[in-house]
Amino acid sequence: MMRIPKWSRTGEPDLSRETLAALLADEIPAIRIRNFATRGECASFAEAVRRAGLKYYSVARRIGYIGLAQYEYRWDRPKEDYFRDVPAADARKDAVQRESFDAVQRLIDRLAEHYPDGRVGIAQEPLGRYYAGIIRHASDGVDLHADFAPFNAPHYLVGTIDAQLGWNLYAEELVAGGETTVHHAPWSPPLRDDEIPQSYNLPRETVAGAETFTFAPNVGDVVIFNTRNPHEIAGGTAAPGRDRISIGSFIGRLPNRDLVMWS
Ligand SMILES: O=C(O)CCC(=O)C(=O)O
Ligand SMILES: [Fe+2]
Repeated sequence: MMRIPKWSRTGEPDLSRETLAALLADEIPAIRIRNFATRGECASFAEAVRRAGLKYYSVARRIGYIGLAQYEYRWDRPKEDYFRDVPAADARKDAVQRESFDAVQRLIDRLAEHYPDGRVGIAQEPLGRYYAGIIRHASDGVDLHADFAPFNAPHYLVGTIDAQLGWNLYAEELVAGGETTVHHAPWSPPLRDDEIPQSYNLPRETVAGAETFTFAPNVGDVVIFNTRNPHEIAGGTAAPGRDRISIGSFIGRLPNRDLVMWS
């Protein structure tokens, strides 16, 4: 019989040494850093994103983005292509952050204060530095998926991590909907040798019987959760000209205990 895991507590505790360790161990559903950014910082960030313009992923629901996602390269492209494309994506993100503030560096600094076990920084391997800090518009929602690099990116350094979290700062919110739901059913797909499994649009059986945690993406807050747990975003209603705008990345724990970030 499969064991159904249970979180040891519910709610949205603050970031601390103890809650960060518990989230890495998948013992709690989420951490919320309230007022990570001010209203003014979020408004200037959202405006800078609109001025910069977004690209759209080829999935059924429209997801706009600025930046680079490693999983776009997972099936049919060499690693060299990914690392070649990082500097241009960094430049687009840096242009937005220059007009508002540097959310990625602020997050690294906050994590480092609460992580005595190793260093905290953007992931890097001999081919180059990873991209960290994807900006998203997701008013239509995002389908059930899981993010865990040992399965998604086995040939990259980040494929050696033993725990994966994701953080997002919400810079603009919807008038209704847009909640994120995390299902406590750590993703363990059947692995056939050297095949990278489908991680998007997971079948509902993947999460059947699991406890769930749903949170609201409130402006100014960062929410961190364990992205090996399948998760989804509800679609919602945006005020005219507004969207569900976030910036975030993954956080993985390497075998040497360092925490590394990438998107
Ligand atoms: O925007 C969110 O609430 C979650 C986005 C997501 O899927 C992730 O960070 O892995
Ligand atoms: Fe995700």
